[in-house]
Amino acid sequence: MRSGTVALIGRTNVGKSTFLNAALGEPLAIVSPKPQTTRDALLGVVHRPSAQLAFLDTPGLHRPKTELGRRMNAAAREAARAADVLLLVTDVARLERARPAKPAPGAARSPTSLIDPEDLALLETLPSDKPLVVALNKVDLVRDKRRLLPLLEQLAAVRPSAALVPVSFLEPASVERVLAVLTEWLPEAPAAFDEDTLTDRPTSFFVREYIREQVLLGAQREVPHAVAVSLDRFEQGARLTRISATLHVEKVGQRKILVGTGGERIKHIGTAARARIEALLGHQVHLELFVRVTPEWRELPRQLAELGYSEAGPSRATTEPEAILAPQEQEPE
Ligand SMILES: Nc1nc2c(ncn2[C@@H]2O[C@H](COP(=O)(O)OP(=O)(O)OP(=O)(O)O)[C@@H](O)[C@H]2O)c(=O)[nH]1
Ligand SMILES: [Mg+2]
Repeated sequence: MRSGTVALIGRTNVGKSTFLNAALGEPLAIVSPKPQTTRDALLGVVHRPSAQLAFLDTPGLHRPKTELGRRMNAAAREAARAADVLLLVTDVARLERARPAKPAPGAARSPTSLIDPEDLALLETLPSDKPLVVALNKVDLVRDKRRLLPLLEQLAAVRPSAALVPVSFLEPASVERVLAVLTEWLPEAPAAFDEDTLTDRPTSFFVREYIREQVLLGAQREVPHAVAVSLDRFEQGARLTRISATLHVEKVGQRKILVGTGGERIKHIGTAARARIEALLGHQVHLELFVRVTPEWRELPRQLAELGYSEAGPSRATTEPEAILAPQEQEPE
């Protein structure tokens, strides 16, 4: 039996959460075309007859502009530090756009680096003592696959021991290939989780995430990034669950945009989120949403903690999940 932890790391929007969901066979993590979709490290356990892979999906590494952003980066770094194996995901769609830069007249010809500068910085700072698999994702967007070869060569020069796998995580075969490569690197060990364990997060975490997912899909520009969700009421029944949630924004203008003309946008977000939560719980859901201005919540440690964005601590796999999320479970005053 091979068993261990795999940290899913990379820039934002490269397809880390898409991979996690495909590997689990469940749309557990939220996915969107917008950057900074994932905000918390999320455990997802993949069970195979001879292997157990405990993935930690992480927020995309980026240049942080807020305290929330700094905490997101710290969560990703911590996951990389704690894992047995690293899966670095990168997006090769830029190869379609990249044109080799013209050398200045008289300058010596040097091969243009095709590695994204942020990936290069990441490769240089990742723990070098751990097995590394690099998934070059979104190859479906590269028409001429020969364009991948110089990139593969350059990556091999930076980390010669890394396994390089061109993939499209929209294709199940790619996901299986990456799982097979990762499994080879995992230590021989007994399974660490029961065979029915999917994650360690409580249902309330996913309720908040699935509401935020609809904000990411339904609101534009900076608004989704300024939204956090807290639960005021979460009464889980056998056939009906009643939920009241508050969407926190930072400014009055964002509140107006999120509510929309005549409340149309927030209504649409509520309807879509309700369907997603009903699929999760397997029964009817009554969902009520409120929008509130909580100035500077992305900067203030106390607000961040109240909204569930604690400082990066030990990996979620070893932390008591209910303790992390306790503030959201409380009844409204
Ligand atoms: N064309 C194409 N799109 C993909 C592929 N994999 C993922 N995507 C899309 O890329 C976007 C971002 O995917 P996510 O899985 O949310 O990316 P992420 O790396 O988790 O992003 P963060 O959570 O922001 O760090 C989504 O719109 C996905 O549908 C792929 O192989 N091909
Ligand atoms: Mg993600």
